[in-house]
Amino acid sequence: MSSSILNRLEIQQGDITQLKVDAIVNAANTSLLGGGGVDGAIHRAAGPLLLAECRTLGGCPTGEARITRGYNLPAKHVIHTVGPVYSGKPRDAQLLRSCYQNSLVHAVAHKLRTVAFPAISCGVYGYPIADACKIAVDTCIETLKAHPEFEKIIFVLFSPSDLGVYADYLRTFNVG
Ligand code: AR6
Repeated sequence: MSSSILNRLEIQQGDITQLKVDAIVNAANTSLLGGGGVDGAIHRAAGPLLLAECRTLGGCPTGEARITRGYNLPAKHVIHTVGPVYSGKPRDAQLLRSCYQNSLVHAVAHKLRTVAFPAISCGVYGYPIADACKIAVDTCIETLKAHPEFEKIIFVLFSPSDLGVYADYLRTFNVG
């Protein structure tokens, strides 16, 4: 793996709503009308105009993504994607990969250069963090390779143990 790709991937522990990036990604549900977890935190921090814009979108199927403004957030945009509820079937991985791919399609289309992702589906939707981490990192590396204009993708993990999972996986790219 070329170091220039890995230099454009970052991991952080913390609250994604605090990040001043071109877009943060929301782990939403198909209604796009808010919920708990990171979705609730993003809507609280962005303010009611985010919900008003989401109401105009008519929902979002699992695996797809929609983009809105960021309103009171430091981030300029929110990319809302809907992860799969973990079932243990191969389709889960396909849908989770689609979430990352489709989120980044919006980022590229809007010429965004810095995007932050939470661990989509790894909260109430129950996706095992180590499996989800591989999908997230591998999919984002493909996009970074294909789009040199893309500056940075940041994975924002809420817990130290989730951060450790990402750190361990990224370390495997530096071996050999
Ligand atoms: N910043 C970064 N990560 C966070 C934050 C935050 N402020 N808050 C939570 N996380 P979840 P899901 C982490 O449950 O599993 C909502 O109700 C959290 O620790 O937010 O995709 C939606 O409306 C976990 O690792 O999303 C849907 O109904 C990760 O974000 C449903 O939850 C995702 O956890 C979506 O479930």
